[in-house]
Amino acid sequence: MKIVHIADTHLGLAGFNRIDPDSGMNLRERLVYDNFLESMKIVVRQKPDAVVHAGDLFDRVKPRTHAYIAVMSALNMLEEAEIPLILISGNHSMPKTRYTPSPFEVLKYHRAEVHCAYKYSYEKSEVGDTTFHLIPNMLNASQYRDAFNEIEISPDTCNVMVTHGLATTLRDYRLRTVAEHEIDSTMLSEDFNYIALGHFHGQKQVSENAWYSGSIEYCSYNEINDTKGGLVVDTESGEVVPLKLPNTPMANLGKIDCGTITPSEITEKIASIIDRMEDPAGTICQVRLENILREKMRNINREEMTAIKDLVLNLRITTDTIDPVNRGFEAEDPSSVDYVDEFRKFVRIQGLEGGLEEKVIKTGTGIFKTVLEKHREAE
Ligand SMILES: [Mn+2]
Repeated sequence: MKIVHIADTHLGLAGFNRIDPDSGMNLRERLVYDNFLESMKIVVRQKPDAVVHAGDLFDRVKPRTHAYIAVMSALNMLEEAEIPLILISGNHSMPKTRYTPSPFEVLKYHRAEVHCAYKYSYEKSEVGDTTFHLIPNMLNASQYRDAFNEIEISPDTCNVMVTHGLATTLRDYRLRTVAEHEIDSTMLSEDFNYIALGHFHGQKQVSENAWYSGSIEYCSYNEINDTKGGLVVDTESGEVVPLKLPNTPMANLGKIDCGTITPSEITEKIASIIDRMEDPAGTICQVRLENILREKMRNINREEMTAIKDLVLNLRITTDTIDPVNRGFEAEDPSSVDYVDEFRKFVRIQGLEGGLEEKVIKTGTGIFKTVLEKHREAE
């Protein structure tokens, strides 16, 4: 069977304080929907026997109305092309209480063929010549193992496992997000023809038969070096081919050595880099200012810098200064600060003993994320 594997679409993701003049919607949010639907057109054109979505369809438990509309439009396309959709819930779609219905409840009201696991338990679906073993996001790590133990390999069909979490082989990337669970290497069993993973946003093969498709979009600056897109998989031969999908580009504008140049030369340099870009207004950008003193940072003309920032979808400025209070530009634009990452760095330099560091980071980042999520919802 030919499948297209995608994941981590995070529909409803917004940010950057730019408004789409046509719809009045947050521009970033609009672009996420547009790119998702364009991607679905490309997926359908592949004529797969099934589309597999390995979790984090929505960016949050209570999706925005437009996020539902995007999903309904995608289901229209799949229904028309008679392509079944197989999906699981990820950690971003996990209701925290019993009273919050899952956003996936809505999907059953569409006529498209949808096989969706989101009830914290193992489910399997037979589609064509393939059995899909679905392990959605669980409430705790041990339940992953319990669900995995329930799997019975069907000898007469291809077997594909779909799950969402961080493979232990990628441990270095841990703590990037909320309610993260680890998938140990014994779960990446060779008994499956293919294992479709979600959660890690870069496209990556983690064992002979297991892949992260990666997200479609660059969801945070941490992902600036990631490969994005989908995967076309032949479950019989095991062949996996990357599928390029449209997204909002993220560009690294590089480093500027600010040691011997003036503040206005700094802004000129940034402006000239942006000037050479193809579509700056549609690009998320990052630039690094090196060897810059606090004093010089403060002397950068605010209006010039604002004008530069207006040229791009978003500009994140990082510096290499060791002065811990140097927060010049980031302080002006709180939305550009990665608070979770800052907190993590802060804890790491405290030199806490053994497991305490991980514990403090885990608890602290959890609280930060809840607060940021609430703040975003309030916005
Ligand atoms: Mn995700």
